[in-house]
Amino acid sequence: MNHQAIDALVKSFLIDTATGEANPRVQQVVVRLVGDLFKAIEDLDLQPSEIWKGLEYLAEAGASHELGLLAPGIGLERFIDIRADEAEAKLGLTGGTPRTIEGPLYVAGAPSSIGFARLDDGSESEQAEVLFMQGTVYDVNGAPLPNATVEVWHANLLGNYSFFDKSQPDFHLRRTIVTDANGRYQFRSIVPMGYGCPPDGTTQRLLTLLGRHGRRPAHIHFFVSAAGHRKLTTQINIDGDEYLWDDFAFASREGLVPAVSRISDPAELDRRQLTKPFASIDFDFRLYGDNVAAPAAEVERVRASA
Ligand code: MBD
Ligand code: FE
Repeated sequence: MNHQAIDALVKSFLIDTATGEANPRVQQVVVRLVGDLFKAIEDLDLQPSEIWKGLEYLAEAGASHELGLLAPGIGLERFIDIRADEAEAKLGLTGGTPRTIEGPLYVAGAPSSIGFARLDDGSESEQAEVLFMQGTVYDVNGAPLPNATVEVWHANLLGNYSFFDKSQPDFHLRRTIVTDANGRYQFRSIVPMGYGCPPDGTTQRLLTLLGRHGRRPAHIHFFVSAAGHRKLTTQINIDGDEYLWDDFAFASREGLVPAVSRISDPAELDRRQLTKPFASIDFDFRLYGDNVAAPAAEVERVRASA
């Protein structure tokens, strides 16, 4: 069948002009996507067994809660970011901290404090490197933003995230820090390790068939928001990770790989009551002001909360 005939067929199947209750946007999107699917079936001569295999794959990915992992793995989440970047650039929004994907592992409701928080419970202190990370939240003109909200979350030494990994306490390695009167935030935590897709899961199964790995470099996630400003969703990477520029989720970006200093000065260790050297990262965030012409920076999606 040619593409034109497929379009006509899809419209005849999906659009019922006799009833009035339709949602035009849903009609438009579904007609387009089903039409594109039928054309792919035709062009690739997909066999019935292959078509059912695909539907069964999506069913299994959904049932095992891995669609949120498949989305970054196929680059869909990165593509959404590229489009958001283009929309902002078109409106002249430049100079802000680069965005990068949220990923599937945020949990709403983390404990909140002003200026400073400790994220780890000390359970991995033997093996872990202590990390202090600090900086200022600015607007794009360089004015500090007091009372901005910095939500931070990251993995433990096994690359696992609390809530999803029930062996960790509630909100372990997750906090909300409100910037102080100078727009500053600081936290103490541990340097995380990279994440790997569950080896027996649906996402890794597809990645393997594509000849790909499912590894992420070590990273720390942020939502940064302030009244009158566009919410920033981003991450920083830990420099030196072997997967830094080989992320299965395509989230590494120039500008999001801050230098990591190793501090061993006895006076600094004393001041922090530490007995071994620690890592320190300085990183400032720059937020764009609200812009009515730009696509919403607050993305609606189902998120865990605890
Ligand atoms: C992660 O930690 C993550 O950030 C993403 C995007 C996907 C899987 C695990
Ligand atoms: Fe992550």
